[in-house]
This record gives sequence, C-alpha cells and structure tokens, in this order.
Amino acid sequence: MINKIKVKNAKIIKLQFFNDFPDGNLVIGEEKKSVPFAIKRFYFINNLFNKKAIRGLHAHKKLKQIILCVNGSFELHLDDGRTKQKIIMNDPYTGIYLGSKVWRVMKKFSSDCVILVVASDYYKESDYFRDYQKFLKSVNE
Ligand code: T46
Repeated sequence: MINKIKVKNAKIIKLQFFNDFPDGNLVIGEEKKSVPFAIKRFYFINNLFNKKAIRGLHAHKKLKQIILCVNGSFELHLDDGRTKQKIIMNDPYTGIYLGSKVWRVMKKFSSDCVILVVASDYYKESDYFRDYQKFLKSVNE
C-alpha cells in the first residue's frame, strides 16, 4: 500500500476495523466520518480473471469516490494532469479517496481481486472525462 499521496484531490482513507481472530475482521466506513461525503451509490468489481484487463481510463468532473480493494490486489494509477502516482492496492482497510479531475487507470488485477467503490452521486455519463486531452484541457483552464 502507500503512505503518501502526491496527486491533487486524492487522499488516503483509513478504515476502522475489529480483528475478531479467528472469527473474522469487521471493517467499518461511516458517512461524513471516514467517508467525507454523503453516499448515494456503491458498486463492486469482481471476476477479474483477464490478466490484461485495464479499467478506468477516465476522470470525473464532480463525483467523489472512495476506492477499496477488499480482496486481492491491483495497481491504481493516478494522474492529476501534472503529477502521476502508482498505488498498489492490497490493503482492505485502506481506501483511496478521489475527488474531481483525477485520471485513474486500474490494472494488474489478481484473479481474486474485489474492488468496492462508494460514490457521492448516481451514475451520470455526463460527469466523465473519457478523453485524456479533454481532461488535460479542463485541468489547465
Ligand atoms: C470509477 C472506477 C473506479 C453504470 O451503468 N452504472 C454505474 O454505476 C457504473 C460505475 C457504471 N455503469 C456502466 C457504464 C459502462 O457502460 O457500466 C459500464 C462499465 O463502466 P466503466 O467502464 O466506467 O467501468 P470502470 O471500471 O472503468 O470505472 C468504474 C466507474 O465507472 C468509475 O466511476 O472511478 O470504476
């Protein structure tokens, strides 16, 4: 995992958890506490069996999200238009908050990888920058 975020509009979110070994761990996120926005949506990504899968390749205009790797691992590549950073996501208790205008690419998923995302708004395709040049132009405006 990582201990410092260099890109803008991103930060590390540490979740509270209870280690009930050998009966499991209980992990908690709470709106406006560990999650710094009101939650309108969650989604998860699983069945990542294709070793060459690449997801993301976009930024959001306004959406705020927390990305968690609740099982397995993957690489999260962030880019705020000036600074780039690679984060190895392999700690289910540490999420990455992403605010507006952070280009993200997700790859190198382990086959047991499960990604959980909590989001501040409903799905709106109009909130996506899917074209990198348009994203860069918007960052530099
Ligand atoms: C993000 C990363 C981490 C919906 O209809 N509703 C939804 O809530 C979402 C998330 C997606 N979709 C549709 C849109 C596409 O036709 O599902 C399809 C796949 O979505 P996308 O290619 O955007 O998936 P990822 O994994 O590249 O990106 C997703 C989120 O879209 C994005 O906000 O930050 O996960």
